[in-house]
Order: sequence, then C-alpha cells, then structure tokens
Amino acid sequence: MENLDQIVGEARSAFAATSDPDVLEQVKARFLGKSGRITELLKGMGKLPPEEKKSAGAAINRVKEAVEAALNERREDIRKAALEARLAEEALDVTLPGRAEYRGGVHPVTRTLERIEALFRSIGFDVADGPEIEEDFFNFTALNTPEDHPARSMHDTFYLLNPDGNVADRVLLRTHTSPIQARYMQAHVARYGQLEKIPEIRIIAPGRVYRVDSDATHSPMFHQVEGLWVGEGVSFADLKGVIADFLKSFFESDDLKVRFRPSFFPFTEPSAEIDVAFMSGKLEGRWLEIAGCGMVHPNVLRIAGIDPERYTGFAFGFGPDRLTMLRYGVNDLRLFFEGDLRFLRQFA
Ligand code: 2NL
Repeated sequence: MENLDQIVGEARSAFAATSDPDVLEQVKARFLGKSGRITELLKGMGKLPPEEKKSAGAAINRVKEAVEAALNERREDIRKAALEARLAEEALDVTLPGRAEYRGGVHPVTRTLERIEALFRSIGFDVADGPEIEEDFFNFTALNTPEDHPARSMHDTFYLLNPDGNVADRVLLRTHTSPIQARYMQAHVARYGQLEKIPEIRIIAPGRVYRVDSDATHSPMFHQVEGLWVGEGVSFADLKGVIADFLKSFFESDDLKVRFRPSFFPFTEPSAEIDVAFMSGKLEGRWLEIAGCGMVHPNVLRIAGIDPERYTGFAFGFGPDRLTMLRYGVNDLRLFFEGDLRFLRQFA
C-alpha cells in the first residue's frame, strides 16, 4: 500500500496550488471523487486478507478525514481571501476631510464706509440715506445746478426710461449723494421750521452713485460719502478742522498733510479741493486729490427753506472707493466691482 501520509501531503499541496474555488473542486475529485486516489484505496481493500481489512480501513478513513479537513481549510482560506479582496476593492475612505464652509467677508469698500461712518458718528454726525433712483429736482435743481449744466446731459447721467422707451421725465440714477442731504434739509425744516431756532444738521450721506463713465479709474457705479453741517456760525475753519481730523483718523497718521485748493462746485461757495500728502510709504510727499468741499451755497439753503442770512453750513464729498484704493494699495478701481473672489478674499 502506498504511503498514506504522503497522500495527505500531496492533497495539501494540490489544494494550496489553486486559489480558484472551481479548480479546487476539480482537484478534490482527484482525491475524493469516484475514481479518486482515496476512493481507489477503499476499493482496493477488497483484495486484502480479512485480518488486515479493519486496520487498513481505519487508516484510509483517517487519511480521508485529513484530506477533507485540508480541503475545508483551503475552501475557507479562499473564501476569506475573496472577501478581503472585495472589501478592499469596495472600500469607502471615510477619513476624507469634510468640505469646508465658505466664510463670507465684508467687501473692502464696505469696510471703508463702515469706518467713515464710525468716525463721523463719534463726532456727532448722523448717517442719512435716500433713493438711488432720484428726481431731477433733488439731484440738480435743489443743488443750484443750472438747466444747461453738462452733468444734466444724457451724456453724463443715466436717465430712466418709461415703459414706452422714451426718457422718463426728470427721473435718473443719482449722480452724487447730495440729494440725500437736500431731502434731509427739507424734511428737517418741515419738522423744526416752526421753532425759533432750527436745530443743527450734522449728517453724512454714504451710498452708491452713477455716472456715464468707465475706465481703470472710473466705474459707472461708484460710492460717495458726503457730509453736511448746518447751523449758526458754522465756518470754513470748522470745515478744515473736521476734515483734517477725519483724514488723520482714517489713515491712522498724525503727520498727514492736508491742503485746501480753491475750486468750483455749483452747490458751494467758496469751494475747495482737498489734497493729502503722506509723510511715509510709497506715495510719500505726493499731493493726492481726495475730496471736494465748500460752504453751502446760499441758494441751496434757501431752496431747502433755511435762511442763509442766519444759518451757514459746510459740505464735503469723498470718494470712498478711492480712499480704499489708497488704504490697501489697489491700482484698478474696477477690481472692487467685478466680484472676483481671488481679489476679494484678500480682505476677508
Ligand atoms: C467731490 C465734490 C462735494 C458737496 C459735495 C454738497 C451737498 C449739499 C450742499 C452743498 Cl446738500 N454741497 N456736497 C459739496 C462740495 C463738494 O463733492 O468731488 N466729491 C467727490
């Protein structure tokens, strides 16, 4: 009889040689099938003398059990390996980082506006508001701007159209925030005019304004902050003090130079252009035009119902977009209004 232990060894290596379950079943047949080696051994027992049959039968059965055990062990190994492979293949990587939340930020021009508002509130100014679609009266007439002034032409100002496509009668996108102040003065007089003395007006008027103009330094929509102080005895000296203090606070610089150059606006008389010069940094020593101002024209006070013989006032107008460019070193105004997050994120 061949070496029984050898059969077990051969079966083990034959099973180990495949990892395909179908092939494994075929290999099994070679040992345990109808004409497999172990089946042949059992069949061969008939030829043995009766006294050997019992021990031979027991020995063959032990071999059979050992081969079956080896087979089951291999089946189980193959099943486990297949499962492992599938798990690895279908795995979800739950350790990926989550998607970040986008955090909003305040627009750089809005930061400037908030800063200007806070500084003026701290010296007793109120912040006034008004419509961006404005009447010709408040935008021009109430501000002493004559009918033939170029700002009133279609070339310089956006006029609204009626549904029929014709230019609406005297309705436009405000070209400055002065109409806010014209409305405020009118409402103020309507409210307090009956008093012996009208309370002082101290307001700033920030907001969007619109002009037919577009290049690297002009956007058809831009911002303005105008200011107005009306009362008894308000002088050009007050104007200079308020403006100089504001600019020093805004730019956080005590050695800022400020100068007033004579100029012209229809709504002020006298009028001046305000220039600043920084005493350090890239723009050191260069005079930069930064605002316009003046004493409120008597006609403007009169139209609002304020007696110009008794009350005086000063007014000024800043371009906060320009102030933002100076403060942050931005060289193209249009960047502020394109909504490009690569630019805006830098201020968040
Ligand atoms: C400029 C010029 C200025 C005003 C605005 C004003 C308003 C009223 C009465 C009188 Cl209600 N004046 N505003 C005065 C002078 C200049 O702005 O160049 N702004 C950027």
